[in-house]
Amino acid sequence: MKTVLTTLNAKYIHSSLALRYLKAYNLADFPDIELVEYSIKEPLMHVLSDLYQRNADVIGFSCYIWNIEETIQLIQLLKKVKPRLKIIVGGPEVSYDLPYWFRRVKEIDYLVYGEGEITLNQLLKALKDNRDLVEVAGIAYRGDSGLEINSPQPKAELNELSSPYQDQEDLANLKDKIVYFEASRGCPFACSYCLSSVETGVRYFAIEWVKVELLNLINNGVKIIKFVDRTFNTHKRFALEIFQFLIENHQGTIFQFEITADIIQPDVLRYLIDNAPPGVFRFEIGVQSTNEYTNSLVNRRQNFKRLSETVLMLKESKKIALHLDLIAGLPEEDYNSFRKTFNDVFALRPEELQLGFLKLLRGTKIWEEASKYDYVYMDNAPYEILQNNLLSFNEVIRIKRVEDVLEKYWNAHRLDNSVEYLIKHDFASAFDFFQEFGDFWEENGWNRIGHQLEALFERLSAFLEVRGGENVQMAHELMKLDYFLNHRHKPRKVWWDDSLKKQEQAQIIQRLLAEPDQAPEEFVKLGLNEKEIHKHVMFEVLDNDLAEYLANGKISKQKTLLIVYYDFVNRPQIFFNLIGDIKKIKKIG
Ligand code: B12
Ligand code: SF4
Repeated sequence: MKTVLTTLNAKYIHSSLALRYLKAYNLADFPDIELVEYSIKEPLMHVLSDLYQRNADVIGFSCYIWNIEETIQLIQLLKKVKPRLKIIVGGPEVSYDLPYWFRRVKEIDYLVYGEGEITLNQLLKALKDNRDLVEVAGIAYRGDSGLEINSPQPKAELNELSSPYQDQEDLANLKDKIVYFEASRGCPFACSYCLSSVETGVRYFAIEWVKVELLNLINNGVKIIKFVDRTFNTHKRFALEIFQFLIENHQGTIFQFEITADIIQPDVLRYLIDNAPPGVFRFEIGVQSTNEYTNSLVNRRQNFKRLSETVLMLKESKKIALHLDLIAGLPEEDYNSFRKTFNDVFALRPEELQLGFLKLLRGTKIWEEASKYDYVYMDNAPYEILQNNLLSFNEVIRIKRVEDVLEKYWNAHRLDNSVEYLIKHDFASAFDFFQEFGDFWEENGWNRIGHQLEALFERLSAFLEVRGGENVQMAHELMKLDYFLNHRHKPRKVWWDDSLKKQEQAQIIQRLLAEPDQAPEEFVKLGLNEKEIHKHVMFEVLDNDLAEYLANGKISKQKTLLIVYYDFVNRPQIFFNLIGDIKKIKKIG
């Protein structure tokens, strides 16, 4: 009985931990079990023909919110061309509301709900030996008299599971992917919108096993390991020991964790701040909302003050990148309350702020309570809300525009100096900047066309021109600086049209070479000759003293020469020269 386990990952770079656990556990009994992964971006016909040609008797699909719609199409096509093929589905997306899935997809033969390793083993053995399925716990199937749902499978003893990362060939292929890793299963919290709240209790893998597994991945050159533990820091000593181990053994691998920031203990925080090597850890912190009433309604206990303190300390240490999450559309959070949530969290200036929209996931409490808050949401995945009793669809659309420009302008870190300046000087709040700009973006139809780096600058510039205001000039100058900072090589073109002409640049170069005492000392120390300056240096004349602004936040009108040196490898070096020189340059010009 040839069995293939498969899934459609969200992107090519992702990988499936579930399939690796399932294969590893079943390999001894089913040595020819195959694992094959695709991504939802691949044309369906490619996936269909590849799977078809594997000549399987049984195919197991791992189903999640990001792949279920494509997976259903695939299953239906496969059954058309191979009617005798047995289809098993499993995964969080199909583990709840079982009758719905059997009604919706008549091609499903067996559904494994909940944890899958043991259940799949029992199911495959029963199928192979043609045994009655009543004894296989954790499955649902079409019986003679309709849908049969067997009792749940008891939870596995984690230390009896087999390592998902033993196959050398597989490890070689995983080097350039995001590799997922579990040190525990389950979450101690019970947020009503989250699937992890459905099951209670947290189980841990043996710490020594965790270390061996991690070292194996590190030694095999895996670049990014993402821990899928729901709340990595639930168990203080366990988490600390893993942090310590990774600090000592990371070899340049990057590790991502989902952390609950308000429960992180001061000594763990201190340890990380003192010892974490910069850039090796990345923390994802779900804030979701700062509205206490909302949080109480979704059963989320959160001390935002403590969370903020932790975030600020970690940020200050400059060692751990922080990614914060928000959810728009939670109960009793209207547009203004969400604006406040956004601003509260943006004030912490996380490297990345992800603005998501509530999804009503089958199996969660909020899905059961949907009518209580008049939720209107998509019938199919991703089940995103369209409106509720407090948030109109129009407001949802507006917040989507905030998300769009937030991604492009803040999370991509293309214009940090400019955005910071605008928020502080020209807009009532960060949210208002992203909202107004997002509305303008949409009005201009830019969401329907792609954009290169220059376009990001041109569009912000167009928005500021139309909006007007006394700070536009300063914003423009910071945008020029940000544009230069985005390059590793001297840019061939700039997006503004008042840049220095070739002849003016040549005159500046002559002057700098003739009177090095007039040039910034650090620039002179580079010892560049005329040809090198032409090749590697950009000049721009500004009306404001940006050096002063960047150092002290003070805005002073002062002609400044901006000098940017590109060495092709590092970030560009920036130098400023004040008025004296410029006067001479102006005279020359
Ligand atoms: C990795 C991950 C992702 C990755 C995707 C990785 C990939 N392969 O492509 C990324 C980051 C892209 C992602 C995104 C999202 N995710 Co996500 N993600 C996860 C995460 C953290 C880990 C999944 C995992 O590997 N778990 C470990 C394995 C071992 O457990 P498992 O998946 O449950 O598998 C077991 C069983 O389900 C079963 N099983 C699974 N497959 C199969 C197949 C067969 C044949 C059988 C028999 C059994 C079986 O057996 C397995 C072993 O016991 C989970 C949370 C978690 N910790 O599980 C959320 C989770 C899966 N994501 C979730 C959600 C909601 C999202 C987002 C919508 C969040 C958002 N931004 O709004 C997005 C959607 C993205 C999109 N494009 O639409 C929800 C799931 C909802 C659902 N119904 O599928 C989860 C459960 C989080 C939660 N607690 O609510 N996610
Ligand atoms: S949102 Fe996070 S803390 Fe809340 S139940 Fe889900 S995994 Fe646990």
